[in-house]
Amino acid sequence: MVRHRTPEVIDRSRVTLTDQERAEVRAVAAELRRHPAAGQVDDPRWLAQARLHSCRLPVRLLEALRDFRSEPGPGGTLLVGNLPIDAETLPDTPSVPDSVERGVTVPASTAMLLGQQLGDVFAFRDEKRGALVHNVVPVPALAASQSNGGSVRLDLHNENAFHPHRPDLIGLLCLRSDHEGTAGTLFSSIRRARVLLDDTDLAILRQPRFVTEAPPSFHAGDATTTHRVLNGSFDDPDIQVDFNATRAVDDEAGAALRRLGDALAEVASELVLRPGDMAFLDNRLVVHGRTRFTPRYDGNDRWLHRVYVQLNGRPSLSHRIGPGPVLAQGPCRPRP
Ligand SMILES: O=C(O)CCC(=O)C(=O)O
Ligand SMILES: [Fe+2]
Repeated sequence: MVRHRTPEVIDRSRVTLTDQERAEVRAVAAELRRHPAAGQVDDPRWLAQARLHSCRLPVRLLEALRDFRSEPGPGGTLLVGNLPIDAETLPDTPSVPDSVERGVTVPASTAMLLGQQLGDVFAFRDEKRGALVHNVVPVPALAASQSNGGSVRLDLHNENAFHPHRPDLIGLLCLRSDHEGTAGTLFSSIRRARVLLDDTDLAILRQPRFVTEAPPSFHAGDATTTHRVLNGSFDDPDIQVDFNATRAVDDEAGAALRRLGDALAEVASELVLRPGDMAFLDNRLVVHGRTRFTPRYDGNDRWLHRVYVQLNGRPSLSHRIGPGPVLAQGPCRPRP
């Protein structure tokens, strides 16, 4: 009798590099450091090199990134583990507002390589001074804020939900965990939450009865006009919401928004990122947040690099403020 083996279940939402693959990623990052354009990760010439070098990443990683771009799966996330982050060589965790990494370090290059392979890394003029690699670190003056610099629980949100050209994907690379190892990044996908909502709520959420403000990380930015929270395909919609910044314009829409929040909370998953982990999420399908944690501001606090990825840069071309991929909220005047 022929015995059939149970087919192996492949978890497409996670890839952990072998030590050999980790060394290969480090070598590609190190090569970028030696490149003549290696002044700053924000330099468009370096960015172009990072795009080319990203094709030399290990093939298993390339496959996972390519797959995720086209099919983000029911959870809408991809976790890459064992990237080259070395605790011994890391400087102190920064603790100032608007912290960014402009230098061509191995962690910054790694975040850029993966981001540039997925699409085009970009930034916003009014957030983090337009830098492409953001530091997500606890900042004393922002401890209680609903921002990346806070340490209170961060409500579920699409990244920059108010912005007409918010990122398609975002990447969070962990350099250091928090002292207790309990700060959890929360992810929740509308693909999982939708089935918990009834048709009336789904119909209300598809109507322009919601307004979203800019998040505290933006130094300028106008609220949206009324918008839909669910958009596009009826069976597989996109989501646009920030539970700290979106309000309904009437009570009925407010109740639907609360029930959406409950449904997203019910299917949310929590992940404590460890050094060398990089989580990608599809910002069109997934809201994210973070559990509270206790910073010490002693140089050893939690530290992530964050990058934003655009899959099609052409619709936002008129919002670019210069030659690099940095956007204003509205269209910029033609340059003389
Ligand atoms: O700290 C985290 O895990 C996520 C924070 C966040 O929402 C972000 O950086 O966009
Ligand atoms: Fe966020």
